[in-house]
Amino acid sequence: MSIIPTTCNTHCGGSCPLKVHVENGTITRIETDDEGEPQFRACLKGRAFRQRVYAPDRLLYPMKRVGDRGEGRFQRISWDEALDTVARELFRVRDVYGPASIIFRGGGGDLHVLHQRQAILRALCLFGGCTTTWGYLSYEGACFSALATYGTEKATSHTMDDLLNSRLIIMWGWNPVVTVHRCNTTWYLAQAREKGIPIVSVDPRYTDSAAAFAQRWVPIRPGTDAAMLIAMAYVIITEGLQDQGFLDRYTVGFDKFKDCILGKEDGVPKTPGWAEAITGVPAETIAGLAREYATTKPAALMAGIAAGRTAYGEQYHRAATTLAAMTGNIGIHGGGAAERAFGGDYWGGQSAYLPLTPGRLPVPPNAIEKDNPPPARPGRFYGCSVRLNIGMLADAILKGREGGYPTDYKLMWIVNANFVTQTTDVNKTLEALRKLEFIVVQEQFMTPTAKYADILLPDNTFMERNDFTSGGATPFFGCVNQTIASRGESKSHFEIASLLANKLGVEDFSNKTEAEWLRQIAAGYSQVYGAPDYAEMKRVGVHKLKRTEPYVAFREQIEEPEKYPFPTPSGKIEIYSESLAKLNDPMLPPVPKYIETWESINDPLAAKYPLQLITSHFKRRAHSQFDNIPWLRELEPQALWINVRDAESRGIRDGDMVRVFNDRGQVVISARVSERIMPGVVDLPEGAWYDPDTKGVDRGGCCNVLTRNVTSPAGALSSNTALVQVEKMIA
Ligand SMILES: Nc1nc2c(c(=O)[nH]1)N[C@H]1C(S)=C(S)[C@@H](COP(=O)(O)OP(=O)(O)OC[C@H]3O[C@@H](n4cnc5c(=O)[nH]c(N)nc54)[C@H](O)[C@@H]3O)O[C@H]1N2
Ligand SMILES: Nc1nc2c(c(=O)[nH]1)N[C@H]1C(S)=C(S)[C@@H](COP(=O)(O)OP(=O)(O)OC[C@H]3O[C@@H](n4cnc5c(=O)[nH]c(N)nc54)[C@H](O)[C@@H]3O)O[C@H]1N2
Ligand SMILES: [Mo]
Repeated sequence: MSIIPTTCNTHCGGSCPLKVHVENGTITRIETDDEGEPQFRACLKGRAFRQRVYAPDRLLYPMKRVGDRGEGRFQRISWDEALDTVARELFRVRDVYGPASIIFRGGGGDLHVLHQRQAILRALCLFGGCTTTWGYLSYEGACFSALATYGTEKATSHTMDDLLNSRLIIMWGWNPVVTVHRCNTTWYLAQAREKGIPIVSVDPRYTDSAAAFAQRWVPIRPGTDAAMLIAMAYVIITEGLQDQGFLDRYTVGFDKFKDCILGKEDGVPKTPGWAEAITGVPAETIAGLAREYATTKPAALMAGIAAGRTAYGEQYHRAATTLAAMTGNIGIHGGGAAERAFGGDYWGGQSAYLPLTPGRLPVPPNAIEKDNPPPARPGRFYGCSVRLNIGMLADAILKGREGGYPTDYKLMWIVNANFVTQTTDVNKTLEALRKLEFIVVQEQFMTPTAKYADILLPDNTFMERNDFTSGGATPFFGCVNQTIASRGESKSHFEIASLLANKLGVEDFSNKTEAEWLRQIAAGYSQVYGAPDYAEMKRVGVHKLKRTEPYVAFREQIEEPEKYPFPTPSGKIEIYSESLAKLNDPMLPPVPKYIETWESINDPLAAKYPLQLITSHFKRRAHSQFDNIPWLRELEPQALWINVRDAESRGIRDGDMVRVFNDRGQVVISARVSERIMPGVVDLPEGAWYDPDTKGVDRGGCCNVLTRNVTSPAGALSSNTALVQVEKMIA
């Protein structure tokens, strides 16, 4: 028996250390870090990974589709036949329609450095290019806001150990007990609670994080957060509680914001009373929290990203950062920039505190983007197609050139993504998938998306390959050690991309073996960050970076503003953004504003569909991953959270089967009747696998059957903005 250290790599971003017991080439048990403080303990998902490796529905061989798309009937074929077919189709589509008609859709399935979606993207770029997408499904609203306000979206949060320096922590739509948000965040929250630091949760749900750590819960209507934050600003301004010295020195445009707040623009002062009617939060609560945040310094406004995944979610992020600036909490220990609560890029060696991994497999320029400069507005445009937002793929496939898209799309390569379950409006997505000429899916499981593939390529899991990762509430490098041989004929990203490059006649895919790449990356880590050499990294599994003190975002900009201006046009924190003003788009105003969402409770549609649906991330899954793992399924069933009052008026009791529906689709699922969600709001956690019955009604609990396929003006997924009705199923 041997115990092999490795690091978990799934799509929660925790990247937690694991100790894998292996006997005769089989994983028998998984433990986690139990030595040295702070311990980096993995959650239930990582510890259950054995069932994932040996899951009966693992894809072990390449397959071709023999039934209709979506039906799930496939036949085993050889790797040679699979890649020959794929190469033939890539040549055909590229030569007949041009490379832009090939869409590359890479998700965040795993968060490695070498074995990543980038491997295939590199091969496709060398083959002549392909359409990639711009925008993050997670936090494009936060990204837009950070770029507009601070001029950068990198490293905007502190290491979580800095929470212990705070005197007040506001968890705004933030539930790290479930979402992890870097391995070990909860350890610092636990210590903060023990220290007596007040913790407040602002969330439509009484979350596990609120239950474990918060003294107070402030329920708020989804999509209305900007109104509450702006009313808090009103209280701070009218009571003279702002840090005027900070505003004068480090920001531009506060006066314009102030005019707006006081109602000089539209005659409506943005008072707590004004916000109460919108948010459902009592005016006194809003005023109280405003005073507390303004007078308790330092305070950390931990702004989660879920409120940013609403119709005008970027305004929430802009308002939160403005509040952080008004209270002078930026760039100081215990404070925070109130940007996305879990900070910079956390995968593949790019954690907030670690710049790009040195020495990784590069992606060359994409030929189809040669003549497309990124638009002159904040957004995550680098390294991708500037014309197609990630949330609007189905729309682009269905409408093509006629709909104003740059081309007609014909072939799609899907890797590390469960496109069907994770994109808004499943029925529209399925229609788009039926329209394509050819679909390749690289997967580990027969997911709802895999069922639409023409050719299925089986990837191995991180237990079956060597790589690196990084992360942590306090930063670390993780070594991914292969624990067992690849199951069946599954292969790694790097192997698959290398084989494909061969078939495509791409010669310069790689001048190094896999082992040479890994050694080069390890050497980069040692050189730049003082990590041990590769042999030692493999032995220890995780290298905890020693820091003398917590990382503070924008510290240099605050301590030495002349030497380190903010990377904005003005060099300052832009409460008013001239670049946004130039856009002249009332939906992307130069100062943060509350804009009422579509499908709000005031929408006439609310007469038919009166409940606001949110789609939170689930404890026992990473998105759609692990949904098929029995140990995890035992923990908590997929269910619709509904308030007691809304349930009673519909005759629904806890555990009853209910029908959740709107004009876009229907889901039948059990109800979890609870006081832990506010009246008027229901939650169907995201990631459950779409499982339609013969009538096309989803029985899997896939929330995106109900969400609307339209992005916010900044390009954010609006997956927390949708109206639904719920009724009890009569058997
Ligand atoms: N276990 C687990 N962990 C994960 C993931 C996972 O799927 N499972 N996914 C990972 C990824 S890729 C990401 S991007 C992050 C996502 O992390 P988040 O976006 O933070 O996760 P959510 O659960 O969607 O939302 C957090 C909280 O916001 C609340 N909320 C929803 N809408 C609103 C609103 O309009 N206003 C306010 N104030 N609150 C609202 C929800 O009730 C929830 O409690 O998590 C990462 N971690
Ligand atoms: N309604 C709603 N929709 C949402 C969200 C929401 O909050 N609400 N959240 C959004 C967010 S924040 C995100 S980040 C996206 C996530 O969207 P996705 O990235 O599409 O989600 P995952 O479920 O992680 O899908 C990853 C797929 O990759 C596979 N996979 C895992 N490891 C590997 C590997 O090594 N190789 C290969 N080839 N495949 C692998 C898994 O089996 C899984 O099917 O979803 C978005 N969708
Ligand atoms: Mo995400």
